[in-house]
Amino acid sequence: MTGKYLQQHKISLALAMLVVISFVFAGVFASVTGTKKSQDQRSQAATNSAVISLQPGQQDTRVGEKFTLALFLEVGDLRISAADITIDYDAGVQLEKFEVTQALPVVLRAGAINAGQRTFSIALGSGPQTPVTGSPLLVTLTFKAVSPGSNTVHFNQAMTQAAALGNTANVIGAYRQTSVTIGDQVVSPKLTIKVAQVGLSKQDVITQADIGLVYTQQNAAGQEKKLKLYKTELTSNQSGVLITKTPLTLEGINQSTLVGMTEVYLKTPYTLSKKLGSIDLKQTELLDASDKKLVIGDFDQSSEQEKNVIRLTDIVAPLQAYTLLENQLTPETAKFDVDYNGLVDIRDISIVLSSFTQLELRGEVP
Ligand SMILES: [Ca+2]
Ligand SMILES: [Ca+2]
Repeated sequence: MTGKYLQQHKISLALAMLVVISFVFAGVFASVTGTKKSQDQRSQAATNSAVISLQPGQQDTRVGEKFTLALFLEVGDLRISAADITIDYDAGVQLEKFEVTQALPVVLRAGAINAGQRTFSIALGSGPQTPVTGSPLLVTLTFKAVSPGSNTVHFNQAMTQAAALGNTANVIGAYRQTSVTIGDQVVSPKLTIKVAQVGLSKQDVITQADIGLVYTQQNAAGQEKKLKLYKTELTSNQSGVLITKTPLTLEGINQSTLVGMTEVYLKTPYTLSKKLGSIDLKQTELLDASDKKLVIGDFDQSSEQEKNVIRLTDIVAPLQAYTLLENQLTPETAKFDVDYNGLVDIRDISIVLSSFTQLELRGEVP
């Protein structure tokens, strides 16, 4: 009696489990088997009205960069029970990882990247009592752009289907892909500068420098002339020639789309801005302007009008600091030590006056 009861109990438990399992899988299998039962229900709900999409539909990127696509299933009023998804992608992109949301929480087949076939596939189902409506985000996919050109990330339509309660057939009516345009990798050119400065012949003098570049960049609309400013540090060599401490990486400039020559301007704190020359940054990174001398003496920068110009007002302050034959440096007078010997003396004054060749001397600006 007890044994028979247990056996019956086992059978009903097994039946109950089977009901649950088949409910989960019903959607998936319905599209394949086309059960008779739902023949009647087919007319009650529209089929083929879901849209499965990858967003954004257009992605512009560059070699080496990553981008993320979102996989949405817009189902409207349909009650989605399962989705079986296969995505193919072109060789210019590489799928690196994916994240699955909880919108369809039952994993019917785990997500898998097949790098060789360039596919991704996954099958997801709803809980038995909670079919999904609306426009859920199912998966996010992170790709890396590996080679330039036009690519697509698209659904394999034969292998991408969704099942909805009350529908026997695949309910997806539209598949929306992403077009990926990949440009060349941006390589920033480097720049090494050598330049002399009036009065400077000592080694290991360090100074800040502002650099202005005028260059031409080719873009989709045509050629465009641009100006970019950089800051760097210069150190003098044994001849007193100032050199960029490390080659300056010209962030923001794309070497591959540069056209022609780039004009280089440089200014240190108390010199006038000077055009050092032009350089083809596609061919070389060295601009040797050690035959050019930065003119020092722009000590009065008290207003915009006084900046980058040397005139009488610039001479007054160093002359005032020159009270003794040799004057120890103070924070205020250190800038007047233009030969960097640790004193303000007659040599500094003569160096400054040697630049004072006309009443008003202006720096060269881009
Ligand atoms: Ca000035
Ligand atoms: Ca000095």
